[in-house]
Amino acid sequence: MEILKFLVGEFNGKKVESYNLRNSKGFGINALNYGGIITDVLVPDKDGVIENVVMKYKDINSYKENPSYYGALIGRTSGRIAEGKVTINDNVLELNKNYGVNQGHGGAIGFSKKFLDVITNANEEEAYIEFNYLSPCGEEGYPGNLNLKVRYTITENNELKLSYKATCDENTLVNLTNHSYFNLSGNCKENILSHYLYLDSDFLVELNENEVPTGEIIEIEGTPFDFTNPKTIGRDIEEDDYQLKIGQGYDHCWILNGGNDVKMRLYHKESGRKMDVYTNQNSVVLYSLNFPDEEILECNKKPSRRDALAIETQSPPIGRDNIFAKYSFLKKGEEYNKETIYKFTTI
Ligand code: G6D
Repeated sequence: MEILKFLVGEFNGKKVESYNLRNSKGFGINALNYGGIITDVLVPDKDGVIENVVMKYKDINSYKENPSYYGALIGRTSGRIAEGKVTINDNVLELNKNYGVNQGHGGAIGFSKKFLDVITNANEEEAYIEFNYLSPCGEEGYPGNLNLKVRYTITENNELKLSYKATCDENTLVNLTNHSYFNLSGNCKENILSHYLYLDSDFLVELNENEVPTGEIIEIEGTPFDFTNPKTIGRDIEEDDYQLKIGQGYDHCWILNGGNDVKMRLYHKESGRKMDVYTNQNSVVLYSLNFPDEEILECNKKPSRRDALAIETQSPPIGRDNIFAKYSFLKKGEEYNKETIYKFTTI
């Protein structure tokens, strides 16, 4: 295993460094000390050709604002909190609003825009980068001093493990994820509509017209959101469905069925790349890049709708009226501990 560090830029006078982790087969990731951003996940296809399977900006400076949160660590919470209001211990928190009238993805300066302390380690079996950060009490309106420890690990079996741990000196809210957008064709050669998806989920979190969870859970058997039998992402994405119209595609949270089996499988027939996802999170947000930004990609084009699929394993976003706040609640002194594993093979 090998870890190399490169100076790749400077944001607000602070050095942006890229940590490049590789196993003996050339599989690996590149990740920044800024926002825990994963810029590259390098995976072989059926012919052994190694290409990047996540969306990547061409200019490192595009990651400073990172309007689509490419590859970013999201926190303290993920998704939308209606009006930024949530109640803890009978106190109504007024969190910073950065998504119109709501809070989204941890606020205006969430973890995706923080410089994180980094340690790395490598041995014959694995290599990891670990991000440590102390989120001070009151940051983006959240109570308590939160100690964050996030680790990205690669293995000799072409696995990428994302593990998240956090403790706080007060009752607070934590719901962390990574916002990488996957496209297994490699270097964004084509969009994701011909990718096949399997998802072990029978229920969807209903969204209102502002894409905020209402608290209702929808049975999805036989609907465009049912991926319990593998189908292409493009098969039903344009169907006449109220929830699809709200998201202008997939931009929703699926409740995952329990157990330790594979929760999700994404594969691309032409390249032969396959990605199995395992997680102890209870839900996953899938977002089919319905609102692309204007930043130039590594492949020298602007992103288009459906260019990639963001896979955000997490608890359900808190939504409105504290509807899912209990799933993000972290009791003082207890440990938040979640892990998601992406295992890459070929079909
Ligand atoms: C849009 O609604 C979507 C979110 O789900 C996504 O995380 C963000 O773009 C990057 O706001």
